[in-house]
Formats: sequence, C-alpha cells, structure tokens
Amino acid sequence: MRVLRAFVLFFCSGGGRFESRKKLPIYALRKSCVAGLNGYNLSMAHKFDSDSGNGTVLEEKKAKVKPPPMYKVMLLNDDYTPMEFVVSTIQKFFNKSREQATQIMLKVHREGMGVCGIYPKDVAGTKVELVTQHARAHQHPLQCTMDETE
Ligand code: TYC
Repeated sequence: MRVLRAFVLFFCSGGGRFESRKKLPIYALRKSCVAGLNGYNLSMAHKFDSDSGNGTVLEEKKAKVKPPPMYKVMLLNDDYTPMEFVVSTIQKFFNKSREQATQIMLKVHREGMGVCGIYPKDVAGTKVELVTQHARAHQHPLQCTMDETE
C-alpha cells in the first residue's frame, strides 16, 4: 500500500502522465489521490479536480432533488360491474390479496371511490389503461382514474 501511495503521489505531483494538469495546485492533486487511495470520500477528489487552474476551488452545490410526483390510481363505483369482477381486477392489476381487494371493492361500493395503489405517473397511467381495457373486454363499465397526490 505504501509503495502504491508513493507511486501515485509521484505521478500526481507532476512526475508522470499528469503533466497536462500541472496548473492545479499540487496539494489539491495530492489530497485527491490520497482520498482515492484510502477509499473515503471520492466526491472530495471530484471537488479538488474541479479546480479550474487559477487557485479557485468551486463550492459544491447542494443537490435539490425532489422525489417524483406520485399518483393515486382509483376505481369508481357503478351499478353494473359485478363485485367479483372488481375484486379479481384489483388482485390482478394491483397485486393485492383477496382480502385486501375485497376491502377496497367494498369501500368503492359504499363510498363511491377507493384507492388501489400509488405509483409514479407512467406506471399509474399504464394501470389505468390496462384496467379500463380489461373491463371493456368483459363489457363492464368499471371506471379507473388517477390523480396526483398532495
Ligand atoms: N356497485 C357494484 C355492484 O353493486 C360493485 C362495484 C364495486 C362496482 C366497485 C364498481 O368500482 C366498483 N355490483
């Protein structure tokens, strides 16, 4: 390990192929190499490497990554679709047990609407399409819709 570190330090301080990066302050390159060798904080190495050569080290930006918007996929009640068909549909497309599917179906039947699952937009859209196709293929008017969560 010591030999390897000496070897890397030699190259990083301008003795090797890194000559094209000579303008970077040597301490920065050394630090980045040692950090890499020791196996911690590789992102620090990145930070030092981003030194543009005039001694100015750019500050790291805080990552502002929002989670993707999520969508509820819901079934609506109607007077014609058989309860059994709704239960089997929920099981098939929303990966619910028979008991869970029955509870969701009864909620829709009593309250007019019920949530079958929450997914990213593309997945939710696909579920709505597949459930609607499935219902139409069996001549049922079952309605499936989606809505962004708060
Ligand atoms: N109301 C229907 C009936 O009495 C059952 C039903 C439940 C239909 C849920 C749609 O999303 C639904 N046969």
